[in-house]
Amino acid sequence: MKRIQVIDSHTGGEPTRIVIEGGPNLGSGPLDQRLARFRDDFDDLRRAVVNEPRGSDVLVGGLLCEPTDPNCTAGIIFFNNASYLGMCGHGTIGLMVTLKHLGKIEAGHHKIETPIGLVGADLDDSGYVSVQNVPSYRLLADVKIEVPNYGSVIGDVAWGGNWFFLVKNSQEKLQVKRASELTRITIAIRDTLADQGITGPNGELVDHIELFGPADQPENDSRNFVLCPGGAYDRSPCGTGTSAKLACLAADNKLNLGELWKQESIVGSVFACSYELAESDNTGVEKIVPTIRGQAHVSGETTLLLDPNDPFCMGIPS
Ligand code: PYC
Repeated sequence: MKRIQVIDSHTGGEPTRIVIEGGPNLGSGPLDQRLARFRDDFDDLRRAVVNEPRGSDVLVGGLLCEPTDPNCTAGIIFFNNASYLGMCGHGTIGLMVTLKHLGKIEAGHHKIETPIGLVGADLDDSGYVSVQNVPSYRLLADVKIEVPNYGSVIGDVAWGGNWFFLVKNSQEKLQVKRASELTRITIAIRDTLADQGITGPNGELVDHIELFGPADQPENDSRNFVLCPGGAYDRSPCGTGTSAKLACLAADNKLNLGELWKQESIVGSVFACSYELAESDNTGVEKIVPTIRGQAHVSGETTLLLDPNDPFCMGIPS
C-alpha cells in the first residue's frame, strides 16, 4: 500500500492539495525538467492525487519540490485533472499557508521556484499572501471568432503564467447558479479557438477562458468566470487569469502602474491586484509583473492510500 501525505487548503473557495511526502522522485534538475519527468514517467500519480475518487475536477494539486536555487523557500509543480500548469496563483497562496501551517516558514518575503520561473510571495501574519507573478503580457487584441450556436465573441489572448482568452463583449450574467451554462459557453469558445488555430506563440492551447461582468460588491472592479483546462471553473478569481487581465488593462491604458484592481470571482471571493513594469527581456514585448493578494485556509491533513487491489487506485481518467 503506497501512502501519500497531502495538505488541503482553499483560496477563495478554490481547493489546492499539496503533496508533502510520498510523491514521485523526480531528481534534482531544473523544475521544467522535473515536470517533464513527472508527465512522462509518473502521470498516473497526478491522477491518483487529484482525480476522483480521491479528488475532483476542481482540485489543483501541487508537488512540493526541493528548489535548485538555495535562495528559494520551495519549488512547486502544479497539476490538475487534465494536465500540468505553468503557474497557479491561488495554488501559490495555498502553498504559502500550507508551509506556514507545517511550521516550515514564517511571515515575510519568500521566493518560490516554478517550472516557468521564479515568483515572489509575501506572507502576512494575518494569513494573506501577495504573489508577485511571472511577467505577463497581452499577445493578441480584439480577436473575433464565430462560436457555433452562440454567436460572435471578441476577446484578447494573454499570458499570466497560463494562456487565457479574455472575452470582452460578454453579456452573460455571472451568477454561480448559472455555472453549468457558463461552462458550456466557455468550452464552446475554447473549442472554437482551437479549431481556428488561435494559440500561444509556440502553438500552445489557449485553454483558460474568462468572462467578465460588473462586480456584485461596489468596492470591487469586476466579476469573472474562469474555465480551467479540465472543464471545471475556478472558484477563486484565478491568480494567473487576473494577471492576464491586468496585462490587458495595462496594454489598453485602463489601469495605471500601482493602481489597485479588485477582481471578484463567480463565488464572490476577491483578489486585490496591481502591477509594475517588468524588466526588458529583449523580446520587444512590454510585460508587467502582477501582484495578486488573497487569503487561503488549510482544510485538511490527509494520508492518501494507494491500494494496488483498488481498480480505481490511480484515479478515474477525466
Ligand atoms: O489561480 O492561477 C490560478 C489558477 C489557475 C487554475 C486554477 N487557478
